[in-house]
Amino acid sequence: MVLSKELTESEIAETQVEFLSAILKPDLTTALAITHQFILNSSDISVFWEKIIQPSMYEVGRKWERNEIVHQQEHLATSICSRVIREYEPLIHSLEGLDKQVLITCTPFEKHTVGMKMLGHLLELNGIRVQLALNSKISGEDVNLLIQQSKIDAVVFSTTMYDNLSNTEQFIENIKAGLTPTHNPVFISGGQAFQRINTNTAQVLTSMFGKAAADLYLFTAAQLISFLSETNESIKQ
Ligand code: B12
Repeated sequence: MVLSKELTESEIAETQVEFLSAILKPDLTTALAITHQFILNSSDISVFWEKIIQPSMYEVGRKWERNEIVHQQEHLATSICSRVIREYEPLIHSLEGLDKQVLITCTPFEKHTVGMKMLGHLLELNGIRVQLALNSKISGEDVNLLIQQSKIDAVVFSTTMYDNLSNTEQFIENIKAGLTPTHNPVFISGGQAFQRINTNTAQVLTSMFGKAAADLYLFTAAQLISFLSETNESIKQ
């Protein structure tokens, strides 16, 4: 992550505190002003998404869990972040893309979509073309159709709710069972739900559910970008 201007870690942390306070107020005007001041060109977007918005939303979650904020505040904070993110979509979508396309999909029952949108932007900022399927009622057939319609190199599954891990494994298995031989994307699973599983994810999932359905488990945008950038034309050998 390279910023267009010199900022120390403590200046970034200060901006994060100000942004958090604006989204909790809620004060959209200030949140947007902080964003505009920080993001001077496309290279600043990744830093803002990962070092300002993501920790702010995690803190909103902690405050909500401890009953320090009411439900409505959490909703408004989320909608301000979504508004900030939308503001930069035209700039992100106008960037040149590589000949590599990724489908990021919700897993069933998962209503946490902000992380998926941000992940999509982080990939696009690194030249990877992205399709987003954000409907929590999405079915395996829907995903199979999307894979068949476009040349999808990788399907990325994002799960936030720990209790949804088993649904995700089942979902991936159903999609794989419905694949035609000509469409063979790599299946990558990750998201916040995996934060509790530190090592040997596939092994842990196998012991929990009898199987680990994805081809690969990755946890950060940086890991995903580096995997997608390192692999050549066809990412599944
Ligand atoms: C906003 C929010 C909501 C909103 C979501 C709105 C929306 N459109 O997204 C609403 C109100 C709908 C909601 C509902 C619920 N929520 Co909620 N929510 C949150 C909150 C505060 C922020 C989520 C967020 O945007 N985070 C910021 C994003 C940017 O971070 P991220 O998701 O981790 O994504 C990044 C990375 O993980 C990565 N990534 C994501 N996917 C993938 C995939 C791969 C392959 C890779 C490599 C990387 C990757 O990329 C992203 C960018 O870096 C979190 C707190 C938190 N810790 O996040 C709670 C939180 C996630 N919610 C929680 C809960 C319990 C719920 C509810 C059950 C509450 C209830 N009782 O109704 C429901 C469940 C709804 C459902 N079925 O999904 C818990 C989850 C606990 C758990 N892990 O099981 C949390 C952690 C709050 C808490 N501390 O208790 N929620």
